[in-house]
Amino acid sequence: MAGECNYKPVRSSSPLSIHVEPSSYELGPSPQDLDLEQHVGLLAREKSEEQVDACDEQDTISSLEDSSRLTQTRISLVWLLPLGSFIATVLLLSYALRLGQESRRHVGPLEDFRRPASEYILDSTWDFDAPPRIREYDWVIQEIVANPDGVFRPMLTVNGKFPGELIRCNEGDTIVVNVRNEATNATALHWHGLFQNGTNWMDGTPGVTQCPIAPGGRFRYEFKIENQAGTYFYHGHQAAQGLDGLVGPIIIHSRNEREQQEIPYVSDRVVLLQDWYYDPSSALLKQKLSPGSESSPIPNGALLNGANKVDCALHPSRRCDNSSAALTTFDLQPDENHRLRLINTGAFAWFEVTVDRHLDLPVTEIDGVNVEPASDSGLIIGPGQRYSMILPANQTGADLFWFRARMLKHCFSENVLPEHGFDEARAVVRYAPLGSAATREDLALPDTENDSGKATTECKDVAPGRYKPVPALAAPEYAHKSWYLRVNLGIGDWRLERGHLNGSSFRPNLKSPTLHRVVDGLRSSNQSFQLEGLNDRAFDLDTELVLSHNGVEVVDVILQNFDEGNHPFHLHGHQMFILASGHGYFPGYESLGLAPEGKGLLDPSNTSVIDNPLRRDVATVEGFGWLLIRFIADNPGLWLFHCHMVWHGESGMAMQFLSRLDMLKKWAVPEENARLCEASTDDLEKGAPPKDSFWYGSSP
Ligand SMILES: [Cu+2]
Repeated sequence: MAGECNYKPVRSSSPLSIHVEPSSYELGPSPQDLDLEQHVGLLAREKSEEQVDACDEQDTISSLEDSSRLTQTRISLVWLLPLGSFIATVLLLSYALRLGQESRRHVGPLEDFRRPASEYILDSTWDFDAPPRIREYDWVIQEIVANPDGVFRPMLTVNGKFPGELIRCNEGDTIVVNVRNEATNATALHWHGLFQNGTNWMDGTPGVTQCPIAPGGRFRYEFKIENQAGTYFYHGHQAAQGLDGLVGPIIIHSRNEREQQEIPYVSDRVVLLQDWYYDPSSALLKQKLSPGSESSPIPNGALLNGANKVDCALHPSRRCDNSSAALTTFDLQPDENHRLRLINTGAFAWFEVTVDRHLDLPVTEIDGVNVEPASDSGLIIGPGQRYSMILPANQTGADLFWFRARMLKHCFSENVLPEHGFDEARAVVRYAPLGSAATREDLALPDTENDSGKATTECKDVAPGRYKPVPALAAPEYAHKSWYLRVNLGIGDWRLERGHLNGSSFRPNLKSPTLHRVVDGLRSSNQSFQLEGLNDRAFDLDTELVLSHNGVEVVDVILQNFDEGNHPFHLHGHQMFILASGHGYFPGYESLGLAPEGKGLLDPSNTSVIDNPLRRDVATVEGFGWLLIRFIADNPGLWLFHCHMVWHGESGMAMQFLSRLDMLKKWAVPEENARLCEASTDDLEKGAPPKDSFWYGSSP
């Protein structure tokens, strides 16, 4: 993770306004819009585009016909035959071109929105040794109305499909994603867990590294995958829009992946788990942030690879049709091992994952870090976390089993889901001898019971010492800085509950991202941006807590949680060394064998805390507990550190680390990134959470 500066040309113009106008914000489709009218509305919009295309084609045809009639009068019959074939060719070409355009747009039956399950099974003919290449994707951010589990709701998608397209690459490849935002709200895409070393402005965090992509706007994300491999994902990062469907997997293969994975496997699959809400995120967020609200919205259900199937009779108040909904099936070759890459892309819920009768499910990768296989009969995965699990198809006496991803309801404010929701997303595990999977069509369901012995009620990470990364890597012995952050949800004026870190509640400035302000400030030698440590001169601590580091520094963070709930914290752009965690107050460095402030070891012969600790990018501080993490601040830029339970993150439980002041002095924000900020504040704030001032004057 050595810091590198990719010097970018200075942008020519487009000064950034730091002043922010009072904003309006767009809620997007409301729950009341879930009826057929909007559904038809969306189809009608597409239809009208088709009609326009059809008109264009007719115009082309008639102009060609006109010209051909004129031609007839001027030339002899001898030319008619070749001319006729020329016209036919032109017509055919234009038709083919139109077909091509159509196939890139979402038209046709709504069932088309379902991404085929086969796209998340990783093709085993992949070339791990291919030379580095550019992998380019064209994505249109599109609203659709669809029914993943049977219940219809407005959704936000990549190219009209759900879940999003798989990005698969080798380490060393360059990813290019051309985004066109056709949605009502602004957006930005975050590449969760990717280092973005040297390309901080591609991290996709609105108000931190970029202005959002306004409705109708475009942006080209381009970044190189270096020094990391494993299982990641992307999601929309404007407010809570990821939970409307804007999520998809990223799989990075290292050259020696097959050697690094100690348990060989014959198949490799992506399994997205997510809690699922029937109302749009903007409406839920408004509800969450309103005066007097002290709990987070509880999901209606859960999805596995975007699928589940509910009983429509239980949802009389919703438009529901489950005839095209189906559970995912994993066809597994018996007597072989299979890798499942679990990704919790959800907003709020933790999942417990088990497979009936399969009580030995070794974990082999966590958040992109390979670990020595650690056996258990199941695992717990929090929002933003990833685990690879080996499923051995080694049972006898049956060939159908339930794969269960159960949401931990105990961690919700109420232990029941609204509207008769079901807390499990299931898949069918089916043993299928090689070659038989394609021909097998029976729809039999398993009759197995959950015999995992698991009934977890706590949403917390397994003790970090349980997992040993391979190859081993020690954490640095000496921390240059140690920060103590108090985590809490506090109620302030107008009975508004907000997330706080040391009293600061993050409010992104969507018109003037922190990165732009810092780079511009450093270029103009504004002293307030040079400040190291807590920067309370360039930033208003009430809304932006920024901790700055100069040069490559080792940074400790002690999270002390004054809230009863557990909070999974995600650090952008880094892997964190998870040194220790516990209940109650942080017991002090000395009790861990470390010198005060993390400055070395008390006893040089006792290195147990820093010997090969688990590294990951989402780590949980438990309710009324503490967490000590260490990271190397060698990656230049502004990096968001926030609770990945989206309701907490969006209520302000977030802060930023500024790394490598020395390198940022040489930077300029690339022109295309700066250009995003030229959109109006109104447009940039479409879909953003309502500001607190929105409630002032409303009766609390
Ligand atoms: Cu949280």
